[in-house]
Amino acid sequence: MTKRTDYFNYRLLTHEELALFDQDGYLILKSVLTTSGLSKMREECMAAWNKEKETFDPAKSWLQNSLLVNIHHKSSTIRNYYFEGSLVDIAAQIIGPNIKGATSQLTFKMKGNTKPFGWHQDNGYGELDPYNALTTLTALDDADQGNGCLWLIPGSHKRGQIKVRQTEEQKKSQSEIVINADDSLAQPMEMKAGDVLIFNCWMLHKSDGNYSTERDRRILFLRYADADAVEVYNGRKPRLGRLVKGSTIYEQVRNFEAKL
Ligand SMILES: O=C(O)CCC(=O)C(=O)O
Repeated sequence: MTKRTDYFNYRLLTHEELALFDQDGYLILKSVLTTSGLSKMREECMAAWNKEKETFDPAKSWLQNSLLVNIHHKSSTIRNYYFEGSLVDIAAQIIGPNIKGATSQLTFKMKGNTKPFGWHQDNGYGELDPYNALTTLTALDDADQGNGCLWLIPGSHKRGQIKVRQTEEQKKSQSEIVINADDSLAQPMEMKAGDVLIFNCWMLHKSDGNYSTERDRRILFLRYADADAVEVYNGRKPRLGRLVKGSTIYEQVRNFEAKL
């Protein structure tokens, strides 16, 4: 019988790491997945990916080419990681005692997917309040400048929520939000497979295309929020996401995916 610790390495952030996160807005956590956790996740993700996705087409949107949403519905290892893995307690250290999952998706930039993703804040897409949601990006491949790793601007979360004007039509078509930012301040987030990049919801980040002809750049994107977080853009309705720690004032959140 497989135990959670066969797949996931559990640890908490130290005081120093929490202080760094506060200052810079991000951290890279090494080897959060074990070797067998990584290989199991890759296997389940690729089964789901190959069932639904075609090869990169420059005429298609980011969503069509690169995202597979609600991957925790399709992979049991990812579901366990999202609901009970090491990132849950880390999210609680940063956000507070009550935590829900806010998003789960694959963001895969396969070799030859040369589409860049411009500067943005994750709280720019789907603004949540309170403003302390946590993005976690688990690398399923080594990621570096050769295959489209993420870039971010350390400390840029201190600018707070950057208002972006989008027409109703742009919002509906989920058009890309691109913020002006100083590229000279950007740092590449190079990671080994199994490492996790975590950052604040206001962190400015982007990625370039994957110009490698041999290496995919597969990332699992999981976002956590305060269990009572509401969607500012949606009449402040509670964001629906599985309660993974503590409690919530919203019955619909308490019940959401509770039996999944
Ligand atoms: O996967 C990428 O290259 C960019 C992903 C990203 O920035 C996001 O999903 O917010």
